[in-house]
Amino acid sequence: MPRSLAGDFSGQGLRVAIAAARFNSAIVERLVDGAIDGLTRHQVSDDGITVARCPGAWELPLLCQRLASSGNYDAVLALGCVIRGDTPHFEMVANECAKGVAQAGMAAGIPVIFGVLTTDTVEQAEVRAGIKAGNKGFDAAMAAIEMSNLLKQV
Ligand code: INI
Repeated sequence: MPRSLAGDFSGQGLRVAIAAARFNSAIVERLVDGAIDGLTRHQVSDDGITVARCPGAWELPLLCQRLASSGNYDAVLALGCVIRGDTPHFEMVANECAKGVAQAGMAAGIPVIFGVLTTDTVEQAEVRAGIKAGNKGFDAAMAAIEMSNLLKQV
């Protein structure tokens, strides 16, 4: 039987930082709510959750890097929303954000989860922020718990 490693979804004792962009805040605050809901429903305590807000998706990588390398957290969630329709420099903001968030995780060696919506329209963003069903903030919280618990076993 091969040895199999997998993280479970118990958040007890985990310390999680949420880095949230204020740009498109009506959407992003729904992601923050979804993330906190996901974390607390999986036994992460209120004391174990820190929310840090920055101006926009462009600033998320640096904030994530600081949070991730502080030694104070088991995982970091990057939450933001970049909408193509309103953003002539969409590709630049979205690509740099994705690259920088990934680098923050690699440099710090803890999970830094990409919960940034990149959509063509506000309506698409609303759907993914829980206006109908499914919330990418909640999904990001699940990925953070699973990865934190997986990495403890590796
Ligand atoms: N920031 C976002 O998070 N989403 C966007 O859609 C967006 N648009 O449209 O430009 C955006 N811009 C701001 C950017 O992230 C920085 O905060 C700003 O350029 C200052 O560095």
